[in-house]
Amino acid sequence: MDSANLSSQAVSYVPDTVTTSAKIVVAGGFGVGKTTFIGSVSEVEPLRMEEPITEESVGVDDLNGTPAKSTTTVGMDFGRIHLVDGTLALYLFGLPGQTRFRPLWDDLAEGALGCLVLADTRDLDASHDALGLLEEQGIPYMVGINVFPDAPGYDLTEIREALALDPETPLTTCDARDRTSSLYALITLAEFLAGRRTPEPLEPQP
Ligand SMILES: Nc1nc2c(ncn2[C@@H]2O[C@H](COP(=O)(O)OP(=O)(O)OP(=O)(O)O)[C@@H](O)[C@H]2O)c(=O)[nH]1
Ligand SMILES: [Mg+2]
Repeated sequence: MDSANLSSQAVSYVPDTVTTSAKIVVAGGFGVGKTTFIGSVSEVEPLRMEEPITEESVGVDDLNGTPAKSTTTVGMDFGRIHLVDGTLALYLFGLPGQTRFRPLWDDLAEGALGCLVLADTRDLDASHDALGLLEEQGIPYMVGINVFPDAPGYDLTEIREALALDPETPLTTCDARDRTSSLYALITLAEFLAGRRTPEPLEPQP
């Protein structure tokens, strides 16, 4: 590859303002909006690993809730966003939805500071595998209900109960297609994670 080609490639470096970074995972059932969410909030061109949904998926992946969906994530999504006046970089990793990718979930979730679990009230049970993984790995998480137009409008208390969430686990609604709404969910997660951090032990006094 010649150097002229290299220099013409769009590369987005981490800005000089960044002093802290964290890995955040976006998890949830098939077609719940993980790829859409990362695409909405990422400040760099998101990396997507999508493949077309073919007839092989019939009876395996349920497209009833999202008939317009034509691709599915077969690897991961990746995006990056800067918060707190550009000092904090969040590296976003979107997991594939289907449980057959479970070995990949384990690898992608490793070292994550926290996770946003997206859920759809039309199939809350689809979130349980992701929640189980996070409990197993001890990764703190929040739940964002990605609201689809024909989804039942349960109140958050009912959803909290159905998902057996701890009282302190943040739960909010969002529209994964909307940047502001998705950002709000991410900021809620960042604040939750910041509040959970154990303070540094004080230096012993002489
Ligand atoms: N109405 C509505 N449609 C949405 C919303 N979020 C995503 N979609 C659509 O729903 C489909 C599913 O979105 P994806 O982002 O591919 O879902 P995913 O969770 O990444 O799917 P997998 O990776 O295959 O598990 C797409 O066709 C989106 O355009 C939403 O908030 N409202
Ligand atoms: Mg996806």
